[in-house]
Amino acid sequence: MAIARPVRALGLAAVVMWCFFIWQLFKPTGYSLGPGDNTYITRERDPNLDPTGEPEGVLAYASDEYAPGSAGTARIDATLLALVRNEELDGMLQSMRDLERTWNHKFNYPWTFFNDVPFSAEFKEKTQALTKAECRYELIPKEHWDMPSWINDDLYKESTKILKEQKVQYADMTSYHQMCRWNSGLFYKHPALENMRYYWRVEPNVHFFCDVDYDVFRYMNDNNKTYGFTINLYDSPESIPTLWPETLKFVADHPEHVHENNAMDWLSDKTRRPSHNEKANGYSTCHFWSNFEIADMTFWRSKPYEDYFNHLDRAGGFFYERWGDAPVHSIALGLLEDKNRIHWFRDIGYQHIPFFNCPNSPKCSGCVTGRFTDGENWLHREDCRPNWFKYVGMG
Ligand SMILES: Nc1nc2c(ncn2[C@@H]2O[C@H](COP(=O)(O)OP(=O)(O)OP(=O)(O)O)[C@@H](O)[C@H]2O)c(=O)[nH]1
Ligand SMILES: [Mg+2]
Repeated sequence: MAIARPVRALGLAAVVMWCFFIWQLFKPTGYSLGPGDNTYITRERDPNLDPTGEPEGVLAYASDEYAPGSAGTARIDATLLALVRNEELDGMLQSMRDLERTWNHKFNYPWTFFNDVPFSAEFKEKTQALTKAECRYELIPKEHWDMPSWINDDLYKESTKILKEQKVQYADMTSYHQMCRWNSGLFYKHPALENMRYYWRVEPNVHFFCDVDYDVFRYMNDNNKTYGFTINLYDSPESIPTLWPETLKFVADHPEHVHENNAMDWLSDKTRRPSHNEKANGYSTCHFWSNFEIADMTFWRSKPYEDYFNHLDRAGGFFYERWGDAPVHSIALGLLEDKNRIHWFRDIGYQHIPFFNCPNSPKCSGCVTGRFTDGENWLHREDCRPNWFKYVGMG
């Protein structure tokens, strides 16, 4: 029986539409770019999809010597460290629960909490109740927190207005600038940390997903590591336009501080995201996302870093721009430290909204293996881990 031509055409159109619909559903996901954004996007395979175990090297496992209390302990001089507000108590409890469950109940490292105002009794009670380890509650001295005397108030107000127009987040929040400066160059000078060498920075409202069975601080010490990170991101170039030019001035003044095995090519890459490099005047903006960091304070206390921080502090960009501790720490590590002493903790499952580090391991639960973000698709372009792997590796 012959089918009328219009019916055939209609049938064909329906088949085409159906195929298009199916393709839309299952097409490979790309990253949608904003208008005019010439971001270089690749589809590298995420190494988090590969089976992940413990790092190579010397590892120390839990034992009776890690019981709470100071007698005969195997713990080294290290602390979990959180700068936090009283109002963020619930978020802090969330982070603590995760980290105690996955790691610290085996090792009982002390927690040190910092605040620019005194901690409330409720904060102290509820945090201490979540751990067998010692908790310390420390007030930041005014001279470490207050805006330094050389910052001109009118210029600060004028500058933050401009930053706000450029949509730089938190630009007009003075405490945010103070927090970034403190995290960059002051926290490790607090008397409470005098005898501490390593710290693991923890923010409220973060998540830890994987059981970690070795002492990460001993790992750092025994394997000669200075800094450990989980996530590498691009920064907002509008928040740091003169950070790189100031850094180059510092390098010109102090060439002796630059490490011979530095990660300059990682810091100055302009192939992957040229627009960021251009706006940040030569810096890729790639940085270790410092809400997670496990580090050796010997580096921050060293002369090269002290000179670098003082140079930046005098330049005023913590206030006239919105320099974050993440790019400041990252540039310093990339220039002044041996890049082989920086470690990717690929085995520590971690989330700070909206990004994850979620490895492929039976020790992890609660995150999706290899998922980088649960936010909008365009957030994938903020991922600059591939650059670290390209220039330095996955060690
Ligand atoms: N005590 C105290 N802690 C602060 C202050 N500002 C920020 N913090 C803490 O500093 C850390 C970083 O601040 P956040 O507001 O999380 O900054 P962020 O991670 O860049 O921003 P989000 O993406 O909104 O989380 C967190 O641990 C905060 O609790 C402050 O004024 N006082
Ligand atoms: Mg945060």
